[in-house]
Order: sequence, then structure tokens, then C-alpha cells
Amino acid sequence: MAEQTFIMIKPDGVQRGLVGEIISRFEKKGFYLKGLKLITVDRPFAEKHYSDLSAKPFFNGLVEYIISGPVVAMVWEGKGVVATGRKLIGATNPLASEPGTIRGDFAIDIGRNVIHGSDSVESANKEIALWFPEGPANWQSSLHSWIYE
Ligand code: DGI
Repeated sequence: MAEQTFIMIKPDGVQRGLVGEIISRFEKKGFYLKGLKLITVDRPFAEKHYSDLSAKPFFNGLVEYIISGPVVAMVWEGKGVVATGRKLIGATNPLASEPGTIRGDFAIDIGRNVIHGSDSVESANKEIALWFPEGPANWQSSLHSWIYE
């Protein structure tokens, strides 16, 4: 199966009207949208998503932020989408993110950094299973041979 990643537009991204802009960047790159939903998650769910960070001092604030409003949960597919998705997103701290990246263009504080992207194929598979228990959509783009040689 082609590589997939889990991308989430965080509550600040939704509130600030960045959903279309962010989806557009992934679409224009050539990645395929295989899952999409606007969803407000509860505390246990957010704690599960960020369970690897449970010992961090910012964990509670991070969970509060993620449950503070709806998020846009997505699955994107394509060659190298996990690593390249992280490049489109930019560094964790938006002030260190390059201009041209999503965080570099649209964010300032690390605790309001607009978007999440899986950091490895392994965590992508775990996160997709958590957020899309029904499984991603199954469709093929008719443009495939114009994007891949
Ligand atoms: O994969 P990333 O989202 O780039 O970064 P991560 O998995 O190390 O951390 C997850 C989120 O936790 C990150 O997007 C923002 C938040 N975070 C990480 N480090 C800090 C932090 N929040 C605060 N307030 N302080 C931190 O040092």
C-alpha cells in the first residue's frame, strides 16, 4: 500500500480559517486526500493521541489546546508523504520554521502551531488507526501518471 500520514489542523487553524489554505498546499504538492473529518475530541482521546508526551511539562496545556475546539483530521497519501508532510509543516517551534512552511507562514507560539503531522511511518499507522477506525477512503486519482513517472 502507498505511504500514508495523519495530518491534523489544530483548533487554532480551524478558528483562524486556515483549513482551505492547508488542504490546498497538500493537494497542490500532489498528495492524495484519503480521509477528512471535522471532529472535537475529548480529553481521554487527546491524551491517547499524545501519550508519548505524557511526561512532558507542557502535556496538560497541549491536551487543553487540542480539546478546545474542532480539529480537522486527515489522511494524506503519496510517495514520502510522512517526511515531506513534515517539511510542508515546518519545525515544531514556528519561530524556527522556514518561511514557506505552514508553521513558518502562519504561526508564532509553539503552543499554537496550527497543525500536526505524524513523525514516522510507524506513528502514522498508529494515528490513522486511532483517528480513522473506519479506515481511510479508497479511491485512485486519474492524474496519477501526471504526478509519478
Ligand atoms: O511533531 P511536532 O508537533 O512538531 O512536535 P512534538 O511531537 O515534539 O510535540 C507535539 C506538540 O507538543 C507540538 O506540536 C507542540 C507541543 N510542544 C512540543 N514541545 C513543546 C510544546 N509545547 C510547549 N508549550 N512547549 C514545548 O517545549
